[in-house]
Amino acid sequence: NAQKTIMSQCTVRQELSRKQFNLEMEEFQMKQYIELSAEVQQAKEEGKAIVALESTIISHGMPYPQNVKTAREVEQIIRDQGAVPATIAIIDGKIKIGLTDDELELFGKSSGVAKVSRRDLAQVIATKQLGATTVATTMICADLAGIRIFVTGGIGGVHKGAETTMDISADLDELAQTDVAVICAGAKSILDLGLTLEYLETKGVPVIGYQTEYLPAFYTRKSEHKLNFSTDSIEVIAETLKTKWELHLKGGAVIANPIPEEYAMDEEFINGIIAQAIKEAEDNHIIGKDSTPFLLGKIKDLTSGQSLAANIELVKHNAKVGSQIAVSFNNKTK
Ligand code: PSU
Ligand code: MN
Repeated sequence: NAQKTIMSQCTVRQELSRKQFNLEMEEFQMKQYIELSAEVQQAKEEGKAIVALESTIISHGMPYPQNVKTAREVEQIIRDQGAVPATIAIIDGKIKIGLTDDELELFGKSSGVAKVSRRDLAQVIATKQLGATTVATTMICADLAGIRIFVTGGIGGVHKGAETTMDISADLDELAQTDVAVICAGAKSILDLGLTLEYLETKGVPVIGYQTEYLPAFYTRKSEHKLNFSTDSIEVIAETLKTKWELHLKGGAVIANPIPEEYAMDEEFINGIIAQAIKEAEDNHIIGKDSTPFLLGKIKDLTSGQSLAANIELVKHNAKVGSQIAVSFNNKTK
């Protein structure tokens, strides 16, 4: 009997070490695609809070040179709050977590950068193209690097007319499955904000209003859509995220942070511009991944840069609030 017990214990141990080996191989295979910048690597070793940033906002969301200038300023705001920025992009077959100044410049300047959503990620890495990560892909890459907090301008969502075009951003399904919180100023009214909220509710994604009871509409502080959870407390947001993930409630969260009052645009004015941009997209049969960048570019042109100024300010504000959440979350979980 003693012999039998020993044998079965050995079998259990063998099984465990085989599982451990497989896990470590998987980890090894995944890591070959990921490269941390020196700053991010050091932050990891020191247990500092890290904030992920996307690169599509640089390559497809804003014109040069404002895009690069903003990217650098946003990174500095994050450092000033005691966290470390990690701008994410695909370069030469690697997922870069943290970009150098030259790399930021490259993404701001180049015209041949691919916009990379979940669908495109493997292909762009395998063919060693230059790729800018969307909200969805930045979440995937941040998760692979163990980063939980991500700051951007606005998320993608359910487009107006989606009931016939089926144009729904992959950002929403990513929020449903990947454990990364996104701090943003809501979403632009190029989207159907009501349907976007419905979709997020169906997928179980919390949308938390920071200092607002309504979903912000990017250029304006408010939309007509009331949120079911809002708070004025960074601490409550960090605690909510910790609780969600400790309960293994898979997926991310949206922290909706309105544009500061002094930079908000006139609602009627911007909505008129957005309607015009959508009409031009329809007339030109712009579909698929080109839709959002086309609309963003049109809005900027039609407002002669006024929307760009608002866009820059709201991203900076998100960087400040997002870093505070990252620091609070890091203190609770390390
Ligand atoms: N909305 C913005 N600015 C942006 C984007 C959206 O106000 O730069 C970018 C983000 O990278 C977002 C992507 O993830 O567009 C959504 O594209 P699509 O709708 O094709 O999923
Ligand atoms: Mn789309």
